[in-house]
Amino acid sequence: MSSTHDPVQVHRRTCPLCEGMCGLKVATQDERVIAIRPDPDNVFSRGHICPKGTTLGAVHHDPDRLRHPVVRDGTTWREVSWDAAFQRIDELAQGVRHRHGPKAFAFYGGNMNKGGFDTSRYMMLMVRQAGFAQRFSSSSVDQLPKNVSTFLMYGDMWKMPIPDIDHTDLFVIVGGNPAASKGSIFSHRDVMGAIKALRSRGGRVVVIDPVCTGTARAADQWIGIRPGTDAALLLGVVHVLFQEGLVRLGHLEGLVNGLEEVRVLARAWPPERVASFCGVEAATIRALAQEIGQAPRAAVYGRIGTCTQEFGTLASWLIDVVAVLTGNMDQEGGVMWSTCVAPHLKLTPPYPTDAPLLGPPMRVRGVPGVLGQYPASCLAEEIDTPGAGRIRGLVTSGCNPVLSAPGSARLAAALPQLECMVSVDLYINETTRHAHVILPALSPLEQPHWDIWAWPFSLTSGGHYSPALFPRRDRPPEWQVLARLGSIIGGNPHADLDRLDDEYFGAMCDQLGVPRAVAFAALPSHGAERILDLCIRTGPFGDRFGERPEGLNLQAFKDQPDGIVLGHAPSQGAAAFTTPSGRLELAPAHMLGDLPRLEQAMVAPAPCLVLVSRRQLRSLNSWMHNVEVLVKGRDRCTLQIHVDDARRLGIADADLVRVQSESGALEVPAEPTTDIRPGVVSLPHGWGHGQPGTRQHTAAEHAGVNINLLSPARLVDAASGNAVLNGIPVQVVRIGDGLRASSISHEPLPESTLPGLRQAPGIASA
Ligand SMILES: Nc1nc2c(c(=O)[nH]1)N[C@H]1C(S)=C(S)[C@@H](COP(=O)(O)OP(=O)(O)OC[C@H]3O[C@@H](n4cnc5c(=O)[nH]c(N)nc54)[C@H](O)[C@@H]3O)O[C@H]1N2
Ligand SMILES: Nc1nc2c(c(=O)[nH]1)N[C@H]1C(S)=C(S)[C@@H](COP(=O)(O)OP(=O)(O)OC[C@H]3O[C@@H](n4cnc5c(=O)[nH]c(N)nc54)[C@H](O)[C@@H]3O)O[C@H]1N2
Ligand code: SF4
Ligand SMILES: [Mo]
Repeated sequence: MSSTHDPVQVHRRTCPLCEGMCGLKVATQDERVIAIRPDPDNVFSRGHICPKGTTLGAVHHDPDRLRHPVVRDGTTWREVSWDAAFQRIDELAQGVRHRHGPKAFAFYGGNMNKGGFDTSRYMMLMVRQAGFAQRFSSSSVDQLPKNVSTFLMYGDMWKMPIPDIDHTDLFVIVGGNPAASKGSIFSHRDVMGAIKALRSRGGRVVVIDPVCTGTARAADQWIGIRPGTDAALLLGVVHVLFQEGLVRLGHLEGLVNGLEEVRVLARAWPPERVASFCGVEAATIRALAQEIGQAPRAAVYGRIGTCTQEFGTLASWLIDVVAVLTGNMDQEGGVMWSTCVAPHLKLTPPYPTDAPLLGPPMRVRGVPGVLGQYPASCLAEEIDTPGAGRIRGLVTSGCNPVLSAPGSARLAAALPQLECMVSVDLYINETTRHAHVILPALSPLEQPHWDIWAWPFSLTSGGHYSPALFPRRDRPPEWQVLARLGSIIGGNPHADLDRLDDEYFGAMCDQLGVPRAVAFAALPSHGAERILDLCIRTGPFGDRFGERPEGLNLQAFKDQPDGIVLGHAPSQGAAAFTTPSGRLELAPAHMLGDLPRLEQAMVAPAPCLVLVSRRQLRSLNSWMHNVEVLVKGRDRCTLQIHVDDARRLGIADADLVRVQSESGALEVPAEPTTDIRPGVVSLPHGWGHGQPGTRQHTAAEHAGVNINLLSPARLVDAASGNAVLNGIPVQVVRIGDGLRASSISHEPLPESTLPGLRQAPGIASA
């Protein structure tokens, strides 16, 4: 055997999978990844990593990953050239336009739209070219309530405060589990390490969660709240803050509207009123309020458990109200806003930041659009309900709503009714299997990376550029794929892509106040790199195209492969608020108007068993289950149930149980535990693989069950349209012992009428 191997090369890059932004050292040889290790020299992560980060090579080399466009003929897939794929899309799209008009197309963008270097920066060009009548995204199964509350309070839907855990004295986590998720809308190099450091410097950590999670176990106190009741608990906290004279606005004095309204409304919410609804003793709520009010610095942070629930917007709002009232908003050691090196989120009109709070109502359910998009909960019915305005064409990118959105059985049945479905993805998954054409996305190692979604939520100002590691060969650049796809859907298949790109980029220059001639002369190339460079140059540390010679541009980051850190974000004061009044709005009418809904819920009968979701360190929503090292070992798709409930229902460890909600049923092994509140059961989300027509062989061998068969699509947080994925009434019965998870059924039962499920009334139209 001759040794004709290339030398081993080591590349430094940022893991694009979650907000941890871990620096990786990727060793390659002969165009293969041979090892991935943490990069101790990365200036942000300093050697932190999790098991997923070491598997980017496995994703890249995965034989199941799509490398060429595929066209579906019935149940078989055919690899085709890019041109042939676009031609097929054009035929299908023309058919839809011809039969149903140009308004019959919708778009669904998923969580992994954020991962791609071009995808994240060009998705809005695709959307603009296509002119979709309706836009859906994973936002409405995620943080849309936070978008609504921050839009109302600060004037910008992405102005979400971030906990400053490195400088706080008290960290209160409501409905988040960074031990699994690594932090969300909150990028920190090592949240669990920071929790440990906080406690060892004498600070305290409190976790409010129906489940005693890994994070709760690492904290000083676990408050095992009843799901969906956080808003009431927080109102109790606000009551005590006023009652005990703990309110101080600090440096926001004179910048806040609505303090008096909040003072008046809080009178009606003593902890004693909410205690039984929340399942938390009044004394505990009182003590929590005192602790937050008296701590020199406190950071109260709410995440997905406070969003994907019946009162997600109220809870998100009240978390920030507590911070404002205790002088912890925009304050070191409290919660603060980032100073982002390459601000991008407000760019590229028509970004949703331009959209009004409430848009025109949906055809079937009549709920309004929210901040430029429609609830994912409505997608299936908009496809399968006959009549004018029905969705006939759908583009999806970076998502898998058949597993991730509520009412998934109906969505899976609706997708085959589409006349044109195009997906951009790495895999043929539970959703994309219904597409007529799938365009392969680039693997994480075939493209550059600069995290567009994590840096805006980090209090460390900095940047890290990773060049592409493997060539993309005969594929067109991804921005061209997206521009062409959008143009075809929009009925303009022969659009000049370079011209489109120049116009897109030019509009960004206009928005940033940079003369187009200056920007085009300095940045002549097409694609995402020049957008990134524009953002860095016009950002707070940028060189402004030579006006500030000491400032930064993309080259400065290319010259520093370990990244550059520029310090900690400062307070922003009055400059933070872009509301019409120019002040922080503490009592938006939209929020006050939602309180009666909460009051009604408090007097409704409580269901005896409710379901919540959980995340797992070795999963990433629905899509990393095809990596063997991440799924091997014990079955993780289990129903956690309190030992007392298990005993009452005659359920022993590993027994197979049937879990049924109003929208479906599934069978899954039980895992009795004391780490959960009695009356609550928990399933992980993102499982339910192995469905006919998918191509993820490893995932199929570890299929698990799809939790969202149990999430009724009709249940939304009325103030935002966000899906309710936590606090779903269920019944659990034992059906056998020692059965393996493979006997799981994916079929929903016929609709049943379970008592105790409150009807979400839907949002009042604008
Ligand atoms: N390993 C891993 N990391 C991830 C992901 C992943 O799938 N796997 N997904 C990424 C994504 S897309 C996101 S959005 C983030 C999410 O990040 P996190 O918000 O930290 O997500 P979870 O770990 O699901 O934690 C949510 C917690 O809310 C609790 N909860 C449920 N209902 C309620 C309630 O009504 N009230 C309260 N107070 N708590 C409740 C749940 O028990 C759970 O512990 O994670 C990201 N990071
Ligand atoms: N019950 C319940 N349901 C939930 C949640 C929950 O906590 N409980 N969490 C919700 C949340 S927070 C979220 S964000 C959603 C997530 O759900 P989705 O937004 O539907 O996303 P994923 O399941 O992560 O699927 C991502 C897809 O993107 C593909 N992909 C990976 N990288 C790229 C890329 O660079 N480009 C493109 N085009 N595709 C790529 C992957 O192959 C995969 O198919 O799930 C939601 N659903
Ligand atoms: S998945 Fe997140 S925590 Fe894990 S290595 Fe990647 S960035 Fe770090
Ligand atoms: Mo998410």
